[in-house]
Amino acid sequence: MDLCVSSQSVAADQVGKDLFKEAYKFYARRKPPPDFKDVIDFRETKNHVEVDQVPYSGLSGQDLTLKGLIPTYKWEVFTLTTNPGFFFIRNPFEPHYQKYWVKRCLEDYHNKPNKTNIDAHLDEDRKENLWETHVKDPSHSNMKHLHWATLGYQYDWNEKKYHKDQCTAFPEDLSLLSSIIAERVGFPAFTAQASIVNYYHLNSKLGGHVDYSEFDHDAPLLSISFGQSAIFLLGGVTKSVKPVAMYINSGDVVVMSGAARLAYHAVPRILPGTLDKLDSPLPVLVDAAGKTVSQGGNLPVSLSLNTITQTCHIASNIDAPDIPQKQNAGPDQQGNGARGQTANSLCSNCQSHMKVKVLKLHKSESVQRHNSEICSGCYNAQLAKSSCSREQIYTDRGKEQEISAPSLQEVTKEGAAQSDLQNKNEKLKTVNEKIARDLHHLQWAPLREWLETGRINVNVRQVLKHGHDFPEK
Ligand SMILES: O=C(O)CCC(=O)C(=O)O
Repeated sequence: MDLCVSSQSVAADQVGKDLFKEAYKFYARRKPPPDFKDVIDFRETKNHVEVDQVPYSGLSGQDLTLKGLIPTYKWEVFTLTTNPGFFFIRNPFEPHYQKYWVKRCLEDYHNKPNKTNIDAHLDEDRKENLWETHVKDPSHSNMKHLHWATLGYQYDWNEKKYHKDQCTAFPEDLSLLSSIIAERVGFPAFTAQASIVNYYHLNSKLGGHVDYSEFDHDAPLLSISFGQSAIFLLGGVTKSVKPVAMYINSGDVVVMSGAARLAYHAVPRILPGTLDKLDSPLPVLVDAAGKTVSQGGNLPVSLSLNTITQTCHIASNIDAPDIPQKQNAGPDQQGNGARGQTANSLCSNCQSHMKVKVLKLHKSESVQRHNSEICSGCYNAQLAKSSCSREQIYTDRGKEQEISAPSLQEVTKEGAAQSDLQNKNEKLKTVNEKIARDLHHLQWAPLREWLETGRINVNVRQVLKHGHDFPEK
């Protein structure tokens, strides 16, 4: 059954031969089955002259660590000389941790208020309990009718566009995962704003199409896959370009950017019986002193999350908790500390005390390096209220600072970057704790059973250009 994405396709090039369709039909064919000899297997790259490996460049030096991800400098990242802008990242997940993402896709991401292809056929209650009902009775489950769910800005399949007022909160965990992936391939400013989660069944196919509805084609398209392997076709900007075929295995990530951002692509075939590595044992957790606290599936419930996060090497530069100051202590406006030291300030929103970093500008002069004009609590509250427009917060904050301190534009920028990093670290901590918790409680058997019959692809997009809103109508 074809997934409902043909509406995103642009018309085939009428002049040249449709080589994309030819390849699509070839790999989709059942009888006789196709010869897979030309399919690129990134696990065996020696055989493919067109494959290059991308070295780690440590772009921003931030190296944020999400629990269950191999450190980015160890990732195997490939490009194709035939398709600049295309990246293939070989499964960057630690053994076992794909299970967390599988759980999120099968249990959570399709839930209200996100939209799915089956909304019209299910009453509220059935939609709410889709996975629960499936686990109770897989033979009568609506999961087999689920083909897609949309997150963040909801893709409108009929109009082939996103709407400013149709947006659900983008999941924090997926947003962080996306940022880390995008940064590794040269897009540190990528912001995940929309996602289509594709649920494939063994006979599903995805026709040739181009994802052009986003306003920002400079931002990459990220595509993360779990479950059975698939054949992925990557072509050019018209269908007259013969596509390359490659295997995508569970955990693999594909990035389309630059010249490949608007390339035709398709999934003509799911390959049953290709699940591997997902059942590897749970990782050993050790406490800060290196003592083993858990092995296998039974984390002691009493294990403090603190212990778990220490184990996970979270790159955290979160300031120490705010210390109550003497009345009228006030912010240290002149700043008399050295670079890296902290001073006290007041949140312009809730007036609570907060710590700010001090940045030394010149030998004789130092000013407060404002992580933000507002404290992280207010910042997070603002962010939560407008999860669809992170940029707006930055813009507003930028404006405030422009008025109050026009001569410190650079500091403002650095402050925003620092604030962004601090904010990311806080979110990482929360998400890492959730990953540990969810894995602890995870019921793998039904998730694994579903995966035997399918594949999940999480397709993440940045919809808007940085600092831009939806265009006026
Ligand atoms: O399933 C895949 O690998 C690709 C999905 C895709 O191209 C899309 O959702 O637009």
